[in-house]
Amino acid sequence: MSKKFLIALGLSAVSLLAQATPINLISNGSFESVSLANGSWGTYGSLSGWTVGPQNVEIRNNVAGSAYAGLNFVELDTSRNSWISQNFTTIIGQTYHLSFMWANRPDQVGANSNGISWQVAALDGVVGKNTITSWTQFDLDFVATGTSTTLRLGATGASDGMGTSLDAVSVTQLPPAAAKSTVPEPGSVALLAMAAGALFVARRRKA
Ligand SMILES: [Ca+2]
Ligand SMILES: [Ca+2]
Repeated sequence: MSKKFLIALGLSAVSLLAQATPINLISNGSFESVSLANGSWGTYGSLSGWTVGPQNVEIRNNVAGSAYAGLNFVELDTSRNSWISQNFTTIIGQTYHLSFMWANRPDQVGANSNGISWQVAALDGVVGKNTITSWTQFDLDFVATGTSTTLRLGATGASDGMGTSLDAVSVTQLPPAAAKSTVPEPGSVALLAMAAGALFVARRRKA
């Protein structure tokens, strides 16, 4: 293999990595694992991909609103305030992007009843503690501090069986160009190292 070819190989591998569609690290982030008839809802003590709090999770299909993505969406104030959480694999120091859609139900009883508390890495906050009924996107960049990161989403506000709807939960690894850190992602480093290693071997063979 020629030196030029190897350099081109390394560069195109890095370029491919950068252009790859981001993978959603959240499993069942759109809550489509449950089959519900149109106009129906249910509460569940377990949900694929998620750990479910003791007050269960409510999933609806065209009841008190409609899904942002697919057919189903979630409410975390079931009969009382509940929560869901999910662990996903992360790289320490790498920047990730969390996003989800929230909306308050059209028949809500007011801002005091609404809101979703979110926690990820060492960050936390509350969103949706208002009377907005259209789907609204929440976005957050965070830096992983462990090889496993937990996302927790819970109902906050009055625990009264009505709360903020949730759908389309996503965590993606930011590509190096968009990340705040200037450290290249380990995948790119590994590929560059492989290309450099092949170059070294090729040059030694030539010699
Ligand atoms: Ca959905
Ligand atoms: Ca509530």
